[in-house]
Amino acid sequence: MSSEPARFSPMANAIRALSMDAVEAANSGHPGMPMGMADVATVLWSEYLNYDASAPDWADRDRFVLSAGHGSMLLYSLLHLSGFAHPTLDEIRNFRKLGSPCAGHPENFLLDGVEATTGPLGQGLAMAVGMAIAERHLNAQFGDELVDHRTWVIAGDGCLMEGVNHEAIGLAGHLKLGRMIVLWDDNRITIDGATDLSTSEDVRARYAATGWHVVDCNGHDADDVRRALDEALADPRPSLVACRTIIGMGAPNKQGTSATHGAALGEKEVAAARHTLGWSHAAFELPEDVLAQWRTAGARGQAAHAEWKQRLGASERGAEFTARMNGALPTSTAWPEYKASLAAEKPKMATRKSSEAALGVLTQEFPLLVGGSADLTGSNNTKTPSTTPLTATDYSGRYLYYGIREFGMGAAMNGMALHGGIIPYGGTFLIFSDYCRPAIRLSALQQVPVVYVMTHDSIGLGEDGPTHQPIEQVASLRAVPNLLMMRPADALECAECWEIAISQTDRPSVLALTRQNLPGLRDDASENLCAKGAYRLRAAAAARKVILIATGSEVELAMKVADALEGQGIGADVVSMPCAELFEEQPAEYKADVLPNVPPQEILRVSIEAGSTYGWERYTMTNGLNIGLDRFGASAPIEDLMEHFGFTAEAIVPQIIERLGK
Ligand SMILES: Cc1ncc(C[n+]2csc(CCOP(=O)(O)OP(=O)(O)O)c2C)c(N)n1
Ligand SMILES: [Mg+2]
Repeated sequence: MSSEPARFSPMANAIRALSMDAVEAANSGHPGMPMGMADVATVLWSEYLNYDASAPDWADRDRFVLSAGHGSMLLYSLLHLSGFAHPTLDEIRNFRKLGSPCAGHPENFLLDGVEATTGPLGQGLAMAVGMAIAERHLNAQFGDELVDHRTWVIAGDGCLMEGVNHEAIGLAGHLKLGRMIVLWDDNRITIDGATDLSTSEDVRARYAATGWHVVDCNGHDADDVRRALDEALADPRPSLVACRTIIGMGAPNKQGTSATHGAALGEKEVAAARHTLGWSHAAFELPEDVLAQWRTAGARGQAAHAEWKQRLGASERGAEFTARMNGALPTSTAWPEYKASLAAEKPKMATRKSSEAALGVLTQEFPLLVGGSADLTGSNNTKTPSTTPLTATDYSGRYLYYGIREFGMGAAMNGMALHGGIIPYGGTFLIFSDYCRPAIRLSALQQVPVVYVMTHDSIGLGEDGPTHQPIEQVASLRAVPNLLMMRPADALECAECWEIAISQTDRPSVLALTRQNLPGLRDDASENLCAKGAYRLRAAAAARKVILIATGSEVELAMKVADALEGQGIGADVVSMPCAELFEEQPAEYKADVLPNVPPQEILRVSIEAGSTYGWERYTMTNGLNIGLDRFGASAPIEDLMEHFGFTAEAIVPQIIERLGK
């Protein structure tokens, strides 16, 4: 370090002490990062960040994301010290224990002031890009008087090294998100040791090359941090503030080493640190004068908040803004009319096309829908006439060209949803759900209603072949908790699934959509049957011996199979199951009506889905029949593939008859 600090600031020391004491009490956690970034965070939270600790949900507050989520004690310390109602000191004492909101990593649903769940490195910063997009978009729509805030991030070496960082900063640089500022904890240490074990990258040059402003500072010199932050504020580009720090700063024998990264310092080292820091207070004891300074910092934004509330009250768009931030959908007459027209006309079309038609109505009716695609707009059919491009020169647009950045798109959508005021949807091929899967998982964990539009949902996509043909994706996405994995069978089901997706308040949805055309199967739109997850689309005519359960494009096939079985006097129900998760939530009587609990000798259950059969035993039981594909696909026209892999009534019916023992 060029210059050592003259002395440790008591406000920063309060963070250091709380962090090392909490980790010590839990005998688990990460003291190094909070101790290293305590000085930077103190400057940020006491002089720059615009927030009101007494009103964590103030819509125009600055957003702060701790992307280096392992340093969760930094955030818990800041929230407590600045006067948020939670965490209390007791909750901090119980850091990492069952029931404490001070979880190992910050969870957005456990504490106000935790804007995003972080811990999977890189995603916090990438979500912050989405928050910064949301801020500019809502600013363009509602003006400076209602929306005018910044997005701040603290990120570590790991966040900058992860691949998603490239996608995220590329998007932010391109969109010129100048109100986003990343404070990089440039401590040159990760778990395995010094960063030069694994990287020689010129991070600054990479950021500069993607359109970012870069400035350095000594992260232990408050004046130098202020100089850098002022420079960042003044620059119109998004900023990377490289804060040179010492990990575990203040722990005399361990600081500067990876030993402080992720383990309790130990009783002796904590005592030595107290001595070094000049902090004579007992564990979890906060001196009144220091706490008072922090509480003043946490109240700094109260005046700005009060002025904002006045502007909101005086604005003729105040009520609209509040409704928007609450995610409220206005009532629509066009939407039920659209669904009724589908039932009447039963159009034959691909569900990616019917999704486009549904979006045409929805985006016109609901301004909070903001769409996009990871460079597959013409294939995902995600763009509508109402969604003009959101660009660096026009943030009021509602369509994002994410580029070939599936993970960056997913993370940005999470950020937009967390920010509020937007329901984001974004498209790619279903196969590339694998590329954004960590973001899908975080959508589900964070309980945000993001909509993933995933087209080309089976071998039915044809000629592009096995690299592009999803096999295990639907099954594996069904395994994600709190995620609606939906696969509609026709235009009406597609509309119903869209309705379900945008009505969610606390979970994301994946819409798996076909490339190929599908016939209309339903002629009654009066009830959203997809909301039940599964329903009897057609009842057996002859005595019921078989229940065919299918999803998406295979429902049409199931209808043909049922025709053939009925032709031989074998009664067959066809159950369409667009969303297994929703079916699981139905009352037991309903489930037992759709899938009666009788032995297979009486009623054979058969699943038909052009993908992995994994998991279908849940509905067909051990003696059922699972028609699917448990190998990779092939490159050929769809008709040839379906025949080759046995997705024809001719191939399926004999298997059923054999099982029936006829
Ligand atoms: C995606 C992901 N991979 C791996 C980890 C495990 N992990 C947690 S912290 C860390 C090292 C991070 O280094 P840095 O960001 O420099 O943090 P510091 O050691 O400086 O606190 C790793 C590998 C993780 N949390 N997320
Ligand atoms: Mg580091």
